Amino acid sequence: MDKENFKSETACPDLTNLPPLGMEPADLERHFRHYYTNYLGRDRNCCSTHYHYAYDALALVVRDRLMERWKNTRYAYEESDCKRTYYLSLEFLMGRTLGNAVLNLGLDEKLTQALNSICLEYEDLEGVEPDAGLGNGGLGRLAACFLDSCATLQLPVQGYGIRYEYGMFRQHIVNGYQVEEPDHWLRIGNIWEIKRPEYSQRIKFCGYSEATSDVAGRTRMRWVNTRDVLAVPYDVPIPGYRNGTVNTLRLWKAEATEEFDLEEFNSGDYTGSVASKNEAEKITMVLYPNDSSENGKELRLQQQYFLASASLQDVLNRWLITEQADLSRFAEKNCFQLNDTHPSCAVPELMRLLMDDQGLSWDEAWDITRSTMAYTNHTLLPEALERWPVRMFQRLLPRLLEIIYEINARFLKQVAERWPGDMQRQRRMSLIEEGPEPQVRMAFLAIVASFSVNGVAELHSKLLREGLFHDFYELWPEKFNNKTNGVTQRRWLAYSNPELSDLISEKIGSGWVTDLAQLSRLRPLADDPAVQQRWQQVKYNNKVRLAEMVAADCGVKFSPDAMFDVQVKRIHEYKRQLLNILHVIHLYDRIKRGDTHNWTPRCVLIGGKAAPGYAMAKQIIKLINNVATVVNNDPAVGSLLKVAFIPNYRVSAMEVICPGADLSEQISTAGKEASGTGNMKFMLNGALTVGTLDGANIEIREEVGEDNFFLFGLTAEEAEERRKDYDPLAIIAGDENLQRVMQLLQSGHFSQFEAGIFDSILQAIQNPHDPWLVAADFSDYVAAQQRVAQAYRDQTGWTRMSILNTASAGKFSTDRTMEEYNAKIWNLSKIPAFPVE
Ligand code: 26W
Repeated sequence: MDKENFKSETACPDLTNLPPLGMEPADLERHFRHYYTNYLGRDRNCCSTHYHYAYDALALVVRDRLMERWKNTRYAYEESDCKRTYYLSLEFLMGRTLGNAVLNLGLDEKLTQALNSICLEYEDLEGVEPDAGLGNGGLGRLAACFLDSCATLQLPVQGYGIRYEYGMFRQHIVNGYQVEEPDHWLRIGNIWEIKRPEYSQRIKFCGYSEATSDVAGRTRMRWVNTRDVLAVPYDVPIPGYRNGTVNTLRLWKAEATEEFDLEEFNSGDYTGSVASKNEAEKITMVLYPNDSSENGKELRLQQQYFLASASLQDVLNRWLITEQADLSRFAEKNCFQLNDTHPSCAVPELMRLLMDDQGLSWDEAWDITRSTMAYTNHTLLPEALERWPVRMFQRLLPRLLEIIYEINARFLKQVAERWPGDMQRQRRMSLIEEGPEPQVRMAFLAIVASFSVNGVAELHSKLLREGLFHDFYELWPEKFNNKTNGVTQRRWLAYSNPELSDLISEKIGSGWVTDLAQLSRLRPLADDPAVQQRWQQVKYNNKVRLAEMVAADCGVKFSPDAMFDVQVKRIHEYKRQLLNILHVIHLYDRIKRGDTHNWTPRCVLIGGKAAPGYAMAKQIIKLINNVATVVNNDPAVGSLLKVAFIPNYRVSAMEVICPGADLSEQISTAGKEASGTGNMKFMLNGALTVGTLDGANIEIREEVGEDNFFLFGLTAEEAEERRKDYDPLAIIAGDENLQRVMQLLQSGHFSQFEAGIFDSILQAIQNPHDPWLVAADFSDYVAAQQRVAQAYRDQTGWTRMSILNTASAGKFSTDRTMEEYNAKIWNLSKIPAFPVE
């Protein structure tokens, strides 16, 4: 057919109409051979231990099956004309994709069979895939779990994020210190993304805004003389659990615009223009590795605006095309969930697009913005609250700053009406913080423009209402709500812990995979000796697997007969890894004193990354490693106590760690951990928790019962009170155990030939202004750990508690969390995908 002819055809043939692909082992094997040989161009001389190509071939086989369902999901959403939610997040900590896709497609057994027939091991191939580490910690992993649950619940929710060239850094330990190495995760290519340049968006920076008048003679602002960057989308499939649904995560990459190639290249300054091409692409080059303190870097603000603008334009363009440019129903049909303040430029950006591009009035645009934006807060730490210098905003996003000023002026009028004459309050609530360097308060901007503001655990939401956001709560109590976090049981039990999954399914059926509350049916089995024995055996096997990883990565030998005591999470003072290691030193001291009657052998595992600029966190890593060296090499200690720091903690490491843990350390200073989600993964896999009354720990303890949870420490209220006259020196003087620990540290016992390196840590503990109250909680922590040790010696009692923990984890599924967001915030209908047939 000639090209012109083809174009003028009114009814184009549907090129996407294909017969379904086979799902049987023979189909999979044939397809695998096809990709391996015809697509990847390998031949019989290819070394069979070169797993890379076999991984690629397998991933392509699986991806094809996702593609069919992906298309049918999109068509079902389009044809149902449904309302949709967009989850805007600077972070999506996806981890590996293959195993999860295989599980959710229900291909696990068939694939194992197919691969066995060609002498390949599924597990070997999975290990080839690098983690997609596009996030720091809890907030990023939560976004990934949310997407899994939305697809499983058939909710039309799309993720929008950034396709960082470099994800979370790789952590090495050299002489006990953290060393960061760039994570070039895309180097070997990424099978799981589909580039869609046809949906690219243009993003403006710098320039200035000017007033013009439109055809009707009304004033319209224009943002001109800008330096533009292209946002190119890459789509990642998000499969639901065996339901035919595949949702989308759209990640944006920054590229130089086309004019750049034409004009700038030919302008003579060749090298200069190549440099400015790099300038554009810099925006999505690297994930900022801070998870709790914003550092005010301009590039970070560029990333945030880039994501917000590209995503909003994408949604708006699609809407304008399908609705013939009619915006009247936009707010009914679209919702933007802001994952913390990071994407909160979306507020002024939506206003700008609606007014400047679409010609809406302020009131029309504000109505739409206010009824589509919803904001989730993830932290109470004041240093994590984002504020951007007005001057930086002015230079980079001048038109947005104008809009923020106008939002603020109108908002402060409202405040003045509600509290006449209360200037203090106006200053407190202003979106602009005055001072020598005025700042835009992004959290306040998000609250003012959102119809929903939520915290991520009951305590956290309460503290937001009473503290940080109290003024706003008084003004708009109806906006504030709680949505307790969860985790997806597909990845964090079914996939990571197949043996326990099989045992559970054998006893109560497999309904828990999509209805976690069914785990409560395990309760009556907690005392059944046969179940207990099986349960113990599974835990033992998982401990063997974890011990192998610890041996390989740390060179430390863990005996699976000892108690595995685990704390893995970002390293931060508020999370109190320091308290953990002080307890380890105390145990060491007891061994050295000969106080080992009725001893419970313990293997302590700690892991996590420190923000590269966070000196204290890095010192804490060094201390853990030095303590480990001393303890592990002291013949007097032997197998009574082992300590290891696992390098490069990440999603795929947690998949091995949480099934093998006996004890989960959740020991943050009360009032500081918004929720925690690692705590839920451990509980689900039958670990017991030693923890404070903080974040979701409180709800975990409520669900499992106080007898099955090792509680210690000050409450959030008591901690607040204690800070007023905190005297750590007196506490140390009055606690012989703590005194001895401090003396060991001071004496250089863990820093021989490295005199003084732990001085800053010792000072922090002794500082009356220590916000984390390490000394205050030490003795109660030691007492709780003593109860833990004693409980572990009764293996029957422990196993019973372990089963009860898993049985009580039903609440902590993101399926429940997503149902709550949907019922109270989004109001989406569930849309089944068209079947593949
Ligand atoms: C601006 C730098 C920055 C980057 C990330 C500041 C703060 C963050 C996040 C809010 C840090 C984070 O991951 N918070 C965690 O979010 C989890 C999911 O809700 C909670 O379970 C954790 O308690 C909270 O620390």
